[in-house]
Amino acid sequence: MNPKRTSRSRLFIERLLPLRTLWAAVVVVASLLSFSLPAQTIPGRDVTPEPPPVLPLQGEPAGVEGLSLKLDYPTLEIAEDRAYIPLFFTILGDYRGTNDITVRARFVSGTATPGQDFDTNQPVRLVPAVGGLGSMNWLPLPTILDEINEGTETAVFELSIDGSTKAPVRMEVRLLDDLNPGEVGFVSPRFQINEGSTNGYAQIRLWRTLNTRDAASVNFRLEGSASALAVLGGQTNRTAAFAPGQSQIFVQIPLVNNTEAQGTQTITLTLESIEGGLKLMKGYESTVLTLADDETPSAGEPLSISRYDVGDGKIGAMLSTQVARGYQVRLESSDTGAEGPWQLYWLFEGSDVERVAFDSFDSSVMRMYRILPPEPLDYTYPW
Ligand SMILES: [Ca+2]
Ligand SMILES: [Ca+2]
Ligand SMILES: [Ca+2]
Repeated sequence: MNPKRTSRSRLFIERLLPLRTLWAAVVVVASLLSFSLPAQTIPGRDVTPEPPPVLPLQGEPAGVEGLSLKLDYPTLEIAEDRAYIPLFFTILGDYRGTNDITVRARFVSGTATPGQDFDTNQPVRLVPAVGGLGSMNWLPLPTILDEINEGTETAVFELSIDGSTKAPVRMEVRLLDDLNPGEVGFVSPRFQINEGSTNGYAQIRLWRTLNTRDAASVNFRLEGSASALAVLGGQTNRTAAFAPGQSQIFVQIPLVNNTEAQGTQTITLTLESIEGGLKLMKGYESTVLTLADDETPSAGEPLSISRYDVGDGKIGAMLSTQVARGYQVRLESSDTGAEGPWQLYWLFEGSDVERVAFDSFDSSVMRMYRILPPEPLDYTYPW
């Protein structure tokens, strides 16, 4: 081990030790995520049990009769070519039984016809006694796909719990016929690409609803500075074409990779309305494409390293940095000193968010290295 190198890297690491709080943040997020899983055992409740309610009769305490339903979506629109009508619900109330809970759906009214528009042979959902209460569930009613355009039909369903004395709840469903043109929109409010991408094109994703059997197309205009538009070939109008059967498509726009440094530019893409055809999806009619420039390296945020004891003589390290959209930063490691050879350790892919990597290793043989300038992204995000 080279003592000079060790002391230098130690100094560097100690300077960045305050970043340990970031590591703590990662741990907190992770524990929050696991907490949000549908775990029904509430800590504390078991420790201080409340006395069971005094009942006049020797019945099962806290049985199914007191359970009620809450609708998570009292109204719902669903296309006929979806596999199911999902009737979402949550079971509320205290239950100490061990039997599964049966939730039942009943068609009450509407212009739709049971057995013709949807299947009600088994309109029940069994919810497990443990873990099933308090979290969202759904009862799937299979839809029946036909070749007739029935327009939009309505169906009101009543949901109830077998054995419960609480009032049932009612859900209103609108069944949209998939033989009608639906809506079209960009999948994301923003996309990104580096003009020097090895793919050679920017990729924009669109999707449509309802009639995906027939071909359809939509035009969109591109707005931005002349130099930004030139990177996309200079066109200000383009067409996105859906082939029969396609519900989503990737429009590829060839990139013109110039040699000037222009900095990061943006282009706004906006769908144009279609007479009698696809409708524009509200909120998804336009998107922003960020064009990063391979002649303009992003301002490098410093790479931060913090370390912590893992135990057994192992040291863990947490690395974090910020990478601009359209760029990526390689982290390399060498266990033979600064002379290398260097090997790829971690790839930060620019998406305007802080990326964090962590691992544990023997600190006497490994160190991190960041390569600048960043390299262009080969992908368009979101994928
Ligand atoms: Ca139909
Ligand atoms: Ca270039
Ligand atoms: Ca350029």
